[in-house]
Amino acid sequence: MSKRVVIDPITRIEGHLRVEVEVDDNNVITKAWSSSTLWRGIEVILKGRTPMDVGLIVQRICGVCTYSHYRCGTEAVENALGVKIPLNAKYLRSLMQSSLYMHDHIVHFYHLHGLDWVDVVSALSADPALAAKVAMQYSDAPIAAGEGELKAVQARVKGLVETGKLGPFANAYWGNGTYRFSPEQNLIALSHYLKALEVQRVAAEMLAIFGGKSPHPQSIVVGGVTSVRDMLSPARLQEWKQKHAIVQDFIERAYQADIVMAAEAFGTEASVLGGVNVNSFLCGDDFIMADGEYLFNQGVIIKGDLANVMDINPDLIREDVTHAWYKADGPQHPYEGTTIPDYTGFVERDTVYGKLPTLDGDGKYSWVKSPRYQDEPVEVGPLACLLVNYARGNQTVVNAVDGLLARTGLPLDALFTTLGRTAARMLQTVLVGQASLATFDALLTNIQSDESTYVKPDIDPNQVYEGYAMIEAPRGMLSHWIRIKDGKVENYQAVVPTTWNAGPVDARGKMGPYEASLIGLQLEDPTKPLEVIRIIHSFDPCMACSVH
Ligand code: NFC
Repeated sequence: MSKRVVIDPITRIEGHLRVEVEVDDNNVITKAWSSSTLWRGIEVILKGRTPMDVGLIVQRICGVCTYSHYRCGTEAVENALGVKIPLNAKYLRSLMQSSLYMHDHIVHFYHLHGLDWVDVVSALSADPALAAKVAMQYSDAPIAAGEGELKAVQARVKGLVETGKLGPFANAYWGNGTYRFSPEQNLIALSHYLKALEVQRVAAEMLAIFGGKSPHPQSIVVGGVTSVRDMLSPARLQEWKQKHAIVQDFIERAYQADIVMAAEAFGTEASVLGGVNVNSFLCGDDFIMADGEYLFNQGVIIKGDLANVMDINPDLIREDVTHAWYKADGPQHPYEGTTIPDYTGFVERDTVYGKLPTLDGDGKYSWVKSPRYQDEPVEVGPLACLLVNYARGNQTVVNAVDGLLARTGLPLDALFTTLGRTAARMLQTVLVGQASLATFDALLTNIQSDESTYVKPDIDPNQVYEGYAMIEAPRGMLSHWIRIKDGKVENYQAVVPTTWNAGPVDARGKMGPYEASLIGLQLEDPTKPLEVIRIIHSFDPCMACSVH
């Protein structure tokens, strides 16, 4: 007999995510529903406001990738008004974006996703001397993995356990049979978890140097940037570079090493990493390194056809709300998109935890809309970005992916798993960190002869403007769409990475990436569904973004 498993809330994410699955007698998932349970209506709040304030308002969509919305909203207005910003402004915006990535991806792997891979309780029985040797297998110069450091980490966490106050490590599924690290590997990763708490602060400071503060930076305006004094101050530039060195070092010597370790321990086991996915991928252009040259290029792969990467056609994007708590007559292009709430509630039924209100899979069941490209669900995020660029023959990406596959001995197919998604995020962080130095150098060269940072935008109140921006946010392709009339925002829609990934089934019955990736997965114990959480976390959910 089938059973319903409810996971709500899924923690170690941003926002409110509920996942329900139905398992058969062998605990294999046959149906899955993903839902976000909080809506705020920022697209509606924007109507009637001045376009000059859009960036500051839309960055309140999120508490994590605040800068992505700030920049994307501002660039949508610039696109609508035909404003071409100075090159220095492009470089500074790109440097802020790379700082955000370095921060975001480190926090995701260690503090949000890490404990799906690392069994903290097992780390307590590790031999620190042996662990120090093991760490040398994954990095020539390991960070926070000497015998003394590992002993200290173990003592610190043992102390927590003995007092019964597990703090951040409480209420997890320790001992679950799908953990694969040895006690020593668990101890190394646990040490990096604690070290990453310090390093992420340095990455946030990098963003604040050109952003004024972080989160919610303040230094972008329609027409350019305001961080002119930072850009022209040798001390501020040096500060950014020093912080960059600390963070990049951690990325290359700890984050990279831990993913190689995970690849070795977890391999391609379908029971741990499996599930199918939608097999279509989408990403935007991003990270300017020199004028006109991007680290990552935009593109779409439909149904796994890596031989035919297409350019994105913005006309082919729609949002469907058949199973989302909104009213609409059919799928809408974002320029015409509406956001009209239509909450229909939950349905009571039996679950593995007894009778509970559950999602109404036949009706509406989420505040997340279902974006589609040419009627297809697509996955966005670091994996999509690397696959599109790998298939396009972007040499930087090809070298990085081939290098990782050679080092781990994994086949290319391994990329289409939870491990692949997690490894792609690490590779993307390495590449973004390296490329940001090229951007930094390009800025230094350019300011020798050009100090401009701003061009004044004009709005004709008698004209109607339409514009959009597409960027690659840490969780994937983000687009903002605006129509301006009478000098005010007439309509606004944000089509967000987590919306692409977490959206419910569409009118044709096609599942989005979260739901599709869970089908066929076998759970060891449906009351402790670590496998579901591991797969969902690999997308790095941000529900605040997805619903907005
Ligand atoms: Ni929030 Fe996001 C917005 C999402 O674009 N999804 O990566 C970015 O949040 O983190």
